[in-house]
Amino acid sequence: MSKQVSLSRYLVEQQRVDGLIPAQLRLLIEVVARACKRISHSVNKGELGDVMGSAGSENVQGEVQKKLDIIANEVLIEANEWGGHLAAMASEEMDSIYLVPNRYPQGEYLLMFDPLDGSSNIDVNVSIGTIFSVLKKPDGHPGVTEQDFLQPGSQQVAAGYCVYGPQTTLVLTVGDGVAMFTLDREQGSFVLTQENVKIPADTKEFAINMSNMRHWDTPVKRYIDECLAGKEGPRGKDFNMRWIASMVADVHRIMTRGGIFMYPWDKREPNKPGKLRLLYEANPMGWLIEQAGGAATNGRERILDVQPTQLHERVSVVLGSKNEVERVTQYHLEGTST
Ligand code: AHM
Ligand code: MG
Repeated sequence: MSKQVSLSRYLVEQQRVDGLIPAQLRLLIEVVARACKRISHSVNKGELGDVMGSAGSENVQGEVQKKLDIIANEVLIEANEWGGHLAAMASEEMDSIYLVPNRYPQGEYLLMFDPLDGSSNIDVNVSIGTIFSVLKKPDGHPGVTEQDFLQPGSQQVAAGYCVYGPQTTLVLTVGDGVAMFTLDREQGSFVLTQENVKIPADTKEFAINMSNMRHWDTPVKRYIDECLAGKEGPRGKDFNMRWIASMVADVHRIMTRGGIFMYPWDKREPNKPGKLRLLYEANPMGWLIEQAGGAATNGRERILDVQPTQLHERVSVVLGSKNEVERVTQYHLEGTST
């Protein structure tokens, strides 16, 4: 029988053998994984757990919060605030940063999360997830401020997501490639099911919300038009399309078989750089994708090089198979018109 490697063992090996992560970071990741198990449990209960539907409130970005958005946020905070590994947290669902209460020891890490990504899919029993990103608190001053969170994604020390689908899968990077862990419900632990995840550089599959087509910028329209033209068009091959409307699920498909995902800036709200959030969604996903050999840009520059200026900053996102992302980025840089 082949040996099963639990997430705990994987992390201990990363810490001990490879010296890749300090003990505090290992503890932090284990705690986040434990919280994801609890969220997975609530997601599975659905109507039986009174977790469906709207919470009757809005977040700081004016989006209606679902009960599960709030439950998942609370689970992540409760799990992480007392362990001594964190200085502060920030979440898509909270207006401002959450400082670890004084009664608990303070650690050196900052945790950011989108507690429940793909909220519009909660009530329809379609895959959703949790996305997280970890930074080190900058040295040199006591306490934590919002400014401490405004570090480019290239500074992340860990990032991951957990997808709640037919299986619950945790996907993680600490800067040494991407590993996937499947939740074994009988054992109650995440088991390593894939290491060194690699995204093929080429693909015939794109993911974008096509209903926004009339609002797109010229380079995005050009790229999709060329895909739609299929074998007879300039790309000389037929493309397939998928759009789950849960970034976690769309990214997970790309991690598994390649593809390109785009949520670009569009003319609906020209002053907003995009829909997705830089700190909670684009940075962690961008790093995971790069660690798996893919690429992630905002259409012009590498996502991980973008200097954040606000906690809830939004960004245009193009990520996935390297050659396709480079092509879309090239179209933007050329300032092309069709
Ligand atoms: P959420 O974090 O509030 O769920 O919003 C982010 C989601 C992404 O998961 C997904 O890619 C996108 O919003 C879908 O947006 P749309 O409904 O405009 O297609
Ligand atoms: Mg989200």
